[in-house]
Amino acid sequence: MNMITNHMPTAELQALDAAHHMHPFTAQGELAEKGARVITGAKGSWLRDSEGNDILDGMAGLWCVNIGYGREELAEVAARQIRELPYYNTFFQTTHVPAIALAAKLAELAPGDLNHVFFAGSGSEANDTNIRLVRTYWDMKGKPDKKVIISRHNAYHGSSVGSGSLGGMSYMHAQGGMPIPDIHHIGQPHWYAEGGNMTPEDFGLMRAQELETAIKELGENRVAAFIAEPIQGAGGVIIPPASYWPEIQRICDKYEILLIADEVICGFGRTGNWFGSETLNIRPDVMTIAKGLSSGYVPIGGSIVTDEVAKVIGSGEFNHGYTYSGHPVAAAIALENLRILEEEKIVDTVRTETAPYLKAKWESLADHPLVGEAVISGMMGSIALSPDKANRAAFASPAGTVGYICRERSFANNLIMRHVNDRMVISPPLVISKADIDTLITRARIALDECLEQLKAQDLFKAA
Ligand code: PXG
Repeated sequence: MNMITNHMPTAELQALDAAHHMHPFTAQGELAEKGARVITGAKGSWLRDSEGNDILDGMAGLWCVNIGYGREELAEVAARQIRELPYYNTFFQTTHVPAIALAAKLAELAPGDLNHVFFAGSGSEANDTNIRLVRTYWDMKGKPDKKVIISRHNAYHGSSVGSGSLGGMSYMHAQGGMPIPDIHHIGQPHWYAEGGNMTPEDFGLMRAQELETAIKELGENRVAAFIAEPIQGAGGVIIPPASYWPEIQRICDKYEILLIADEVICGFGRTGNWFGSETLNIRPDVMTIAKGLSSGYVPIGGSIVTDEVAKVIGSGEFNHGYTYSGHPVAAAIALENLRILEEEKIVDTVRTETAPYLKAKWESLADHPLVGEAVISGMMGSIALSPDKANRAAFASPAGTVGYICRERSFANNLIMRHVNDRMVISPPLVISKADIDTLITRARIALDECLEQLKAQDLFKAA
């Protein structure tokens, strides 16, 4: 076969892709007909495709390229580390400098006494670690019945069998024999879609109290942990009512329940603080990290645990680990990424300058006839599309029909926005400039206008 390069015609690349490459979360047959978009390069907040289009990346890849694309320093660190020590494992009483340095740095950055890191290759792997970690913790404390992990409907915690079971996506559970035993799901704090006539505060409280009800029903002696994203990401950027997290924290404190904050999206500056747990005032026992940890330049994830959890786990042997736990190249790149985030004060700039600037503009989209609400925290935002704003109504068409149309209009205008059912979401690189924020908003508004026009033409602008 000839060498495959960026210089080949798009159609040839698409044909080869369709012939051999299986895409995640994709109807392969449908994509083969249409042809995948081919990305050939990227710089800052911008992608370049094989047709020469410059596309504003409103999603930072998949919620991960926090420092933006094309940072030379990370390439240099990678090359240096590969020359010095491309691989060694951290099993069998062995360690190396990149893993030591990254763990120490994370202990410094993470709040409270979250001082110990177990490395994984991704968010899914880290949450699989967490399932075994919290259950082993209670075993070692002499409470082996504490096995159940409570999560939430419409949560996303990964796509492996374990992490996918923690997640609350029923369309995922429908394939491949999930969830695994002893995972229990309660309602999500999604006031806009599910709050009915309640106030957001009352609804938030009610959803949090479902945790207490579940603990009582399951039996306190059987519940090991509660896991949640501080702000749901893949579920549609659902920002919980202010009453929600304090009540969850109270319940976890009252009963002997470990709190796992899944910071895979919220971590590393996304909400304007280093961790979403700080923005929402949560005190987790375990934090899941990935994505922004390396700004997506290489795969790496992990679990950060408190002194107490580490002490208990350390009292015996934890029979768990991955070939790439603490991979030296990934760890060195992550460390350099954290250096850039810190020294360039990127998280501070998000909190004090660019996020407030984006917030004002994003929330102004709520005046659009198609927008039921526009919400944002730091650099993660969403808008609900609605045919009847006053009543927060859903569309008559199957969920996702309208969101997909809006996403297509956004792509056609060279802005990457994602849709979750009929919610549009953004999560741009943290380094996005004010000028690029202006472009994002302009293009989002054009996409909304064009979407509305199409809905009207196709008689889809109507409530269920
Ligand atoms: N936890 C959270 C909160 C996530 O958002 C994972 C765990 C799993 O991480 P890995 O690295 O195993 O993918 C995620 C991942 C989407 C989308 O469509 C979101 C994710 C992954 C893929 C797609 O929004 N989040």
